[in-house]
Amino acid sequence: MTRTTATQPAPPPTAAAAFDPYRWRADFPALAQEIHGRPLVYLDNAATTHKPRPVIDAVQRYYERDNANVHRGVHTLSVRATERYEGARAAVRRFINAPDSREVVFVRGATEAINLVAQSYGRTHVGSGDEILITGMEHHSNIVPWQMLCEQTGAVLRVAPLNDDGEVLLDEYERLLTSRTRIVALTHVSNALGTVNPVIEMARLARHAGAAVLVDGAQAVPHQPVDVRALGCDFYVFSAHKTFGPMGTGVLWGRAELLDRMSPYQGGGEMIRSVTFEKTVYAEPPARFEAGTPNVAGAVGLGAAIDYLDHVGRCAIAAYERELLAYATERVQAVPGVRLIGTAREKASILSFVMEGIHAHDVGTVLDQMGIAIRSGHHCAQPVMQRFGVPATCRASLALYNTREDIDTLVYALARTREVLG
Ligand code: C6P
Repeated sequence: MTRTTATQPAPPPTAAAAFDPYRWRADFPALAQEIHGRPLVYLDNAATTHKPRPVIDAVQRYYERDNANVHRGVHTLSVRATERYEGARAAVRRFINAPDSREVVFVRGATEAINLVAQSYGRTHVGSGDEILITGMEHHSNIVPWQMLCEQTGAVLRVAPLNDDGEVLLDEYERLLTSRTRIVALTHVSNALGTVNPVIEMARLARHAGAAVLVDGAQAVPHQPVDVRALGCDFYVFSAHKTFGPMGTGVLWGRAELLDRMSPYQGGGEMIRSVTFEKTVYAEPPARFEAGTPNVAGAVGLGAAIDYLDHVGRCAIAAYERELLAYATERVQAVPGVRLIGTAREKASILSFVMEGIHAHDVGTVLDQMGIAIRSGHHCAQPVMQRFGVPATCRASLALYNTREDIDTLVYALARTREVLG
């Protein structure tokens, strides 16, 4: 322990030590409830996060005061709604350090963003015999849209394999990048393993091979600062609901040069400059990719979530969660019969494990009786389960409001589960 005297100032606390999760927890009304008579311990943040009061208030305020359709009316409410919607777009731009707000497309979520890129960019840039390269740790949302594109075009899907810790084998990845690779699609953080991919290096290699790079940031943006320019990717996607914002909203960021040359994904109102029965001229991005009435309240809520994260401090969140994950890893793996799935050197916020002789769903059910919410199953990443030879895992996933106390409760409950079911 470092001793200090009256004349010697104490060293500044580390970001993680200074972070007070109890202060922020109080902003999340849903956390202050009991489940089966026990205080809720919410450890399913990779599925969706809870919403802080400022986000709930922003959505409510929008509906109470500003609700109108955007970009359509000259009346005051429509102007206000449009300002709120475009303000949220500007907030997203800052959030991921994108060069221009025009590069930010609002969609329903990460899934829709990937489908948009596959069907728009993919259908024009990928042909028969071309290759799309993904990794062995992708969520189904970053597998199936590419399989569909392969079926439609005759392209071939390649998969970079994983080592036993759940890291991409970079030599294999590099070997699979060929002159036929048109698109590389990889997750920033794996939802099933917690692995943080070395995106900067992987994107550099991919672009060197002439491929466009899509990064699935669904599990990254809630936990760490993200800078799409530094990553060197072409597309970055995420969902608002995993980022303390509302469900039904997400973001596709794409480099302007690519978006400008892409065809629309869907047709309808708002995405056109002019329409006759003979010919339609499409609007510029991002409107070109936002056919129909958008989820304005969702975007407003996401904007409020971004402001909230900035207020808490994204670097501080990353440092705190890193320490909490290390604590959780040490404690959970000490429970008899527990085996971690995903032991990469670089991990974020996710702890997947199996308990010897007990099905993950049974663990999840017993924990729920004790007020603890984790996810049990394949986490929409069945190929990861196949790679590690398990049908399912238990997954505890952290957010800025989780505490060591939450982890202690989980560890106690896992030991009890073992006594009851083991
Ligand atoms: N993962 C989980 O419990 P949507 O459903 O579009 O908001 O997000 C899809 C998605 C894409 N990529 C990654 C890495 C994800 O983790 C998810 C969603 C949730 O792990 C629900 S399956």
